[in-house]
Amino acid sequence: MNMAPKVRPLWQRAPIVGALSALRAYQAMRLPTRILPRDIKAIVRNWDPRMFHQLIRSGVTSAYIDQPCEFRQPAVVAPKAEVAPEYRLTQEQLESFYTRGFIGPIDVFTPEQMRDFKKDLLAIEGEKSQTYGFVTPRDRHFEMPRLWYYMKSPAVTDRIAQLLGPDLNCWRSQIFYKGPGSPAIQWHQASTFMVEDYQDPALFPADRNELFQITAWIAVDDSTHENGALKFASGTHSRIRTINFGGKEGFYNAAFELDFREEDQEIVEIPCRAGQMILFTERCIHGSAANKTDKHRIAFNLRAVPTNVAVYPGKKYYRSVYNGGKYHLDKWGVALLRGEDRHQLSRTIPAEMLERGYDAMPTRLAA
Ligand SMILES: O=C(O)CCC(=O)C(=O)O
Ligand SMILES: [Fe+2]
Repeated sequence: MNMAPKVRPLWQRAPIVGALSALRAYQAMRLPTRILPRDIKAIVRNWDPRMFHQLIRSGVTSAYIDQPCEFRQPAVVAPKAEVAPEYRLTQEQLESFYTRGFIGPIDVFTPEQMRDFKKDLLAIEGEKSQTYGFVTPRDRHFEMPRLWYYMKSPAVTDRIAQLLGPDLNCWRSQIFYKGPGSPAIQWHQASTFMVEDYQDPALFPADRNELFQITAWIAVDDSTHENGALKFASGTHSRIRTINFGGKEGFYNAAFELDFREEDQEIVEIPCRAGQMILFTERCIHGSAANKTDKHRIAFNLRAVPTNVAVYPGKKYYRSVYNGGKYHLDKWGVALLRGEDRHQLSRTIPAEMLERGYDAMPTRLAA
């Protein structure tokens, strides 16, 4: 089913409103979902009533960008893990993270390391992913031991652990090749990453209002105002917003406008030197401006969750309405970044395989 948030003509919208109202009634009556077709079953099981109401009320012109939730501030602001002294976040950094939704830049690698690593990243740019079988910047750590080596470096993971706890899985990475003149990545936010296909969340935390995901974004080139440094709308991790379909800007393949005004928030742009990291929750509204220079701007990220969050449980594939394509998950798995995974809730790729690279992977992993 095509769930892209696009502007549709009235003759399509009217029956969709009818169908959504029927599905919401089905959900409210708690009727059995087993018998429903796969796509419909996912919607009835996973959509929050607020997601139905927003679409119905707006006549299918507006939706929640992701599973709705509000951010619960911790009772005490303190590190959630013991870490090496050199990687300790200050009390001020911790407080700033909880009030603003991001911290950085933090030095993690040297510019020389990143300059050399860039050659590897450029070499695979445009090459088919061995995991998914098409060209995608996602999850190249399965086939690049050097990327995995940087991702699991304590300079990165010890910092994340202070926000999420000692036991961490990585469930996705992405390389951001922002070519000369390439457009802005518009304002966006995510909670459980249901935003991908509007059917199943990627992440299943016990409580969506808690902090359960962190993105670590690392500059491989210097990122500047001119080439599209990351920018954040401070404090907007407080809640997941709605989007209006259509609009001038595009988020990859989809066109929408997030229900938020730049004038109402403090906008913080964070230029980084190569090798610096920004830590943020994807719930905080963020984006990056167009690259106005004639050189590329490369960065990579990794997305971390505590091991008690299940990722894609029982899911065989997902479609991304933004990045196109069908991502089969048979070669995908979470990878332990730090600590121990006592919960074993997600399909896992053993670290030894990541260290050796893709050639060592079995073609199919046990769930
Ligand atoms: O690199 C960028 O411009 C965007 C990064 C981003 O949105 C992310 O890492 O979640
Ligand atoms: Fe993002």
